[in-house]
Amino acid sequence: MSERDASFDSRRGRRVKHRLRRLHREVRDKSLWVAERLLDRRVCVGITGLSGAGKSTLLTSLIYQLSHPQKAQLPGFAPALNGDLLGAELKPALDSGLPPFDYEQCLAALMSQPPRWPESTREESAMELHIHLRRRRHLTGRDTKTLILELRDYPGEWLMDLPLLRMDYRDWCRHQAHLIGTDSRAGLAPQLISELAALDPGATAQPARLEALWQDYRQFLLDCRGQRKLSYLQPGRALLDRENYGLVPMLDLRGYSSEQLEALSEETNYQFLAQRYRDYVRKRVVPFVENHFRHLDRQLVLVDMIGTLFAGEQALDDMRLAFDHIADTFRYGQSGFLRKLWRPRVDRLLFAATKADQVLAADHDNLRQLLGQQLLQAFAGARHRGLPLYCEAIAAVRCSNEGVRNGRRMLMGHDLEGRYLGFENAEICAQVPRDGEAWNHYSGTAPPQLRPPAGMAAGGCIPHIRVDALLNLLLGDKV
Ligand SMILES: Nc1nc2c(ncn2[C@@H]2O[C@H](COP(=O)(O)OP(=O)(O)O)[C@@H](O)[C@H]2O)c(=O)[nH]1
Ligand SMILES: [Mg+2]
Repeated sequence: MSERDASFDSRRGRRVKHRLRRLHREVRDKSLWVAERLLDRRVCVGITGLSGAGKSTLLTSLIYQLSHPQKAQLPGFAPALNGDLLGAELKPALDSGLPPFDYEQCLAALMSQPPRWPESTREESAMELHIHLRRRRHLTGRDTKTLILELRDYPGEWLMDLPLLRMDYRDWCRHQAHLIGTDSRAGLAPQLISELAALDPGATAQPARLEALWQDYRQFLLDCRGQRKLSYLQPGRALLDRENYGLVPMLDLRGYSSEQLEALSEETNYQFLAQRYRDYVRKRVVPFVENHFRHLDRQLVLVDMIGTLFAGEQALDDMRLAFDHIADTFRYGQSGFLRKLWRPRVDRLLFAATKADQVLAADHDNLRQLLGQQLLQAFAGARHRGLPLYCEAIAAVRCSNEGVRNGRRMLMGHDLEGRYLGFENAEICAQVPRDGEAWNHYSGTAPPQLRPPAGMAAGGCIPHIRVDALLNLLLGDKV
């Protein structure tokens, strides 16, 4: 053998050895991961909600409460009440392949002087929280155990894209034609809507014109969110970044059978846009499901119920529509043809109305009732029997205090500019208003946005509302 061959062989040998070692390490890590799951030592929880719902703030509060058991007030979480919660350590979630959640920065904002809200984030992140618990009377003789809570935070806008997996472009166009015709959306962009309706499926596509339409369509989605507080908007990523997904619906496909549409040549508007749609689903939606969604054991969905309620009937209807589609997502996941694709293992689905500190304590229960009613309607149906649903009303950071002024109960806090203010909220009723007139009850101004309370750094605790109850729903059976 020549010298060159020998050195080539040894290099190859080294490479093979290196690969084997890496494989071994991966298998070991993976089997450890599987074993932890089987032994109930690891729970992967997804936290989602539309932008501004309060994900980053809740994550920060949750991590802080669990890591500071002496200071946290968590009587509704049994291990804390019984003194079994010893603390928690934050570690990167290396398996997830996701960027870490910037806990330090979020906490620093809340604890700064004057306190600030965490910067808003748009992307997904993950973290592992190793929760140390005292074990009571256990046969192994070990007196502590560790539960690994993997927290994955992702935009709720992405969840709104999952229905796309069940539709082809033609179905999606029909779906959008129906939605855009509803009262809540129709008036927002009449010009765009007529342009989309006039787009001839068989005409030759003009990319520049389609791009202009995309820009207008994206603005329309932003307006649906900004002006009407609507939730069910697709493609969801258009609300989060400025990429040109080029995905617009054609609103009038009447007179075309699916065979006729499929037979159109590649240069036509229909084929061009259908390809964009398939690309979006393949490159954005499927990877999200594959890499992320299907690894979750539990899913927590945060909703700004108060903001939606004060935005009016259409906003609430749209939120329910979003819930309907979330329900379908889990319905298909449990059985059915999409099961193979994502097989979600989610065994608990929780919804929480956030920012409950914006209304009087007497209204907290009604807030929860209202959320429950919306969920009941969306999730009605025998097929959900296997997936337990839970709901709560929480405030990750309680920013208000209650007091009495001139004989009336009021909330007191600071607005975002730091001005001290007292306010009353329109009473939250346990039922959704029946008709337009009854909706006038919520037509006044929504409760103000509040600044986090000062003094958290000095006192070392983050005041909250029912985060302990939420923890109990999330982890009560695992600790
Ligand atoms: N009053 C109150 N406001 C909150 C609370 N949590 C979040 N917010 C408000 O909601 C905004 C968005 O919260 P954030 O956690 O960034 O939401 P994300 O976009 O879902 O991560 C914050 O800037 C606050 O104004 C809370 O517990 N109480
Ligand atoms: Mg965030």
